[in-house]
Amino acid sequence: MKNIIFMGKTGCGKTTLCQKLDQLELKYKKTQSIELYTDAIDTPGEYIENRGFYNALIVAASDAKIIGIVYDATQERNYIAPGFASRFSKNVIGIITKINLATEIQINYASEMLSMIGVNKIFKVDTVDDVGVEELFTYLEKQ
Ligand SMILES: Nc1nc2c(ncn2[C@@H]2O[C@H](COP(=O)(O)OP(=O)(O)O)[C@@H](O)[C@H]2O)c(=O)[nH]1
Ligand SMILES: [Mg+2]
Repeated sequence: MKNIIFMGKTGCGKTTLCQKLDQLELKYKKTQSIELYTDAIDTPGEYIENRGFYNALIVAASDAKIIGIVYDATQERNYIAPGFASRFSKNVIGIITKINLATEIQINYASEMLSMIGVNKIFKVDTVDDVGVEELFTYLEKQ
């Protein structure tokens, strides 16, 4: 059982969060399939961008304690269905990434979208600049 499974559109920062959790060097690598890290599960962005893959995500999520919906604050559109979080009978949290690249308005919009998706709690981070990451990781350790 892993602590968290990350889901979110391509480029939103899921793999970077996994690398950070495992204290690996941050380097870009395209995620082609579900990948296991020490305490996290990484998923390809295509899985949440296409509703036909939702079942694959639900199956993969059974191996994690928490679902982390990763939302890039700079992204133009939300691709995730309202109420998506209710498909999991688990704690679903939202993680807004790239906050140092985003405006206040963009960050607030991301929060609204995550609330519509139905997350329990929202974290705001910049993984590259190391902002808010410690608070998120401390929360994960306590679960
Ligand atoms: N500035 C900034 N860049 C980020 C952040 N998270 C990810 N990135 C960058 O966004 C790109 C895609 O990240 P990646 O983790 O591969 O996204 P994934 O497709 O969700 O796995 C990479 O170039 C990362 O360095 C963040 O919080 N801040
Ligand atoms: Mg990836």
